[in-house]
Amino acid sequence: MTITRRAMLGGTLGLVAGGLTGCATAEASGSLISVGFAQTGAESTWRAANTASLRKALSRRNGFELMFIDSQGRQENEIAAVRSFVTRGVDVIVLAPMVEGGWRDVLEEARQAHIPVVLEDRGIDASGSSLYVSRVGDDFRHEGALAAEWVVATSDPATRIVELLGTTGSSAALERSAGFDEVIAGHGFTVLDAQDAGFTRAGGKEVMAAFLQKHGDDIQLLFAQNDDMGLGAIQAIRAAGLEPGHDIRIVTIDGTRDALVELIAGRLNHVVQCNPMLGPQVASVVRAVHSGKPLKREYIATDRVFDARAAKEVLATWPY
Ligand code: GYE
Repeated sequence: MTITRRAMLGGTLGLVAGGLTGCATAEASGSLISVGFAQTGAESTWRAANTASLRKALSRRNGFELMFIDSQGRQENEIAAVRSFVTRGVDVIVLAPMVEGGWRDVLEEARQAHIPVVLEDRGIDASGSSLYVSRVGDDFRHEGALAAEWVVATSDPATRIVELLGTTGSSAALERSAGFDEVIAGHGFTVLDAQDAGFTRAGGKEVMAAFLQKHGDDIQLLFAQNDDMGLGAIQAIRAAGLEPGHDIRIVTIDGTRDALVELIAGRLNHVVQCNPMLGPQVASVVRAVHSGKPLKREYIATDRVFDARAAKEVLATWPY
């Protein structure tokens, strides 16, 4: 597969531009950059790490005045949050769009108020694409493809698969599906079922329990589009008297500490990373846009894959 326009983050952590002295001066002189950040909610472990990373990077000591709104998994809340930032006249808006569609009107309002918008994490569809400056995030299509590459490399072509999908209409779910489907196509696998489980642990448990009811022992492999849904599914599989990681092999995406622990224990088989520590890169993009510097359209974090051995190596110092 081809991946276009990939500008790598320089490393996982510690990318905040500007020394502490400069930042302290900004705070003292009252020249803080005001930022409104509309977050999707708190649906997953990944999300909690992402919020913490942005809060830390967009702190006062780094030269920012942050207004944070948790949209609690509802797009209408998120739209209202962006609108409130426009009304307040913040310097820059940071938006983690829950789903791809429905942003044009509110982003047009931001444009008319001359407030630049930076997307972090998920993307939006073409109708709003001229209305933001840059996106800082991960390559979801590539993540889906990496999950599928493991499936292809380790599975009999007759393998029967189920999928726990992320939030319907989110770019993370759409692109992970596209990348996964593209790589498994033509290998003879059967996808028994694929359903939205909302990127949550409870959703993963519930939908997997329904899959097990319906398909029983036919299920041989689970692709969960995030760790939390995979971790919920582990509970459902055990409750059905089956052994996760053995009777049903499991691949997930995110690379949270909880998932790495399950990988080491053999209840997950493969984990693709999605880096949530985007705060430092978002902060440097916000600074650049505020001072009128040219920016790339996308800043894409580097992601890796884990098996149990790789998980063991990093677990002690893993940041999320
Ligand atoms: O994988 C999931 C979260 O958009 C990349 O959203 C993000 C996804 C992440 O809830 O855990």
